[in-house]
Amino acid sequence: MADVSTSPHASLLHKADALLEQQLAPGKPVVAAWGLMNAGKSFLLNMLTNHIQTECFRTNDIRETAELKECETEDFIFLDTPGLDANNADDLIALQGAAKADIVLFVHQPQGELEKIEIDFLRQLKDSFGQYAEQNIILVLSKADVESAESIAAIEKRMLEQCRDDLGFTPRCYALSGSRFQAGVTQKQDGLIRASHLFDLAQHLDALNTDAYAVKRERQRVAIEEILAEFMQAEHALQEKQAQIHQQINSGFQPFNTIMTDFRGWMKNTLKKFPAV
Ligand SMILES: Nc1nc2c(ncn2[C@@H]2O[C@H](COP(=O)(O)OP(=O)(O)OP(=O)(O)O)[C@@H](O)[C@H]2O)c(=O)[nH]1
Ligand SMILES: [Mg+2]
Repeated sequence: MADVSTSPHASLLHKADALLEQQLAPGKPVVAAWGLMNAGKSFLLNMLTNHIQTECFRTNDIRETAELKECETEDFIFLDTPGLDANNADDLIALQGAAKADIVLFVHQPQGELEKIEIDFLRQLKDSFGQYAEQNIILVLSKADVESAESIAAIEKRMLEQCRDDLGFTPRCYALSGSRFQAGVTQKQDGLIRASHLFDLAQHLDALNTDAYAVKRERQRVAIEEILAEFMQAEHALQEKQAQIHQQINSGFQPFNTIMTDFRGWMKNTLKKFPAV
């Protein structure tokens, strides 16, 4: 995994900072696409924002998105993020994107089950969403047209097992094909549009009826709790270190204290021999 900082504390503070920066004001929910490079995030967002022929979010076969980019629709603000695990700078921007989101579409392309690095990123995300994790993190298995229906169903099943077993949550998962949707709309073929399952996801987003204010407040609460826990752990470690140093000082002075006690005893005895002093 590309390290997002030099220390875990700095990483936590950076993430919490991004979460605490969010304005707590009522507004349209922010839907971010998040996932590894080339997963199909930008293409998916183009389809969801009805950019069928002209791209709003640039797509490419090689690493493309390096900045956050928004597109506002009637009901949502869609947010594109750089692919995860490409480099530290991209990861930081992607983390800032995730911090702005009220709903995250975690996009995975069908080249097998979720990779370990994806599970690690999902874990961070899940923790930061608190009680909203299961509802507001949605898995998307993209490019469903590149594999047989059986393979797609098997990967989807496996992804959900991994979420349940490794992360202890059961999010919704949509296997989609942006390409089929694009072809269906362009060629006016309802069968292709239905087979793309893109509207299933769009309808689900609408049905969630997300209260963006409540989600942001929950995510800030979780971030504050994480910081407090981190501080308490650091304080505890410092107290232990202090006790250790006291102990070292005490045992270091032990020989000196013994000599001084002996010396005082000797002085006392010696002085007794000279009552006139
Ligand atoms: N066959 C097929 N290809 C797709 C689909 N969705 C995206 N692609 C292709 O996959 C490639 C990557 O898509 P992008 O949307 O740019 O991927 P990304 O996740 O935004 O990539 P980064 O911005 O680099 O992280 C492009 O060549 C897309 O045309 C799909 O549903 N089916
Ligand atoms: Mg992209």
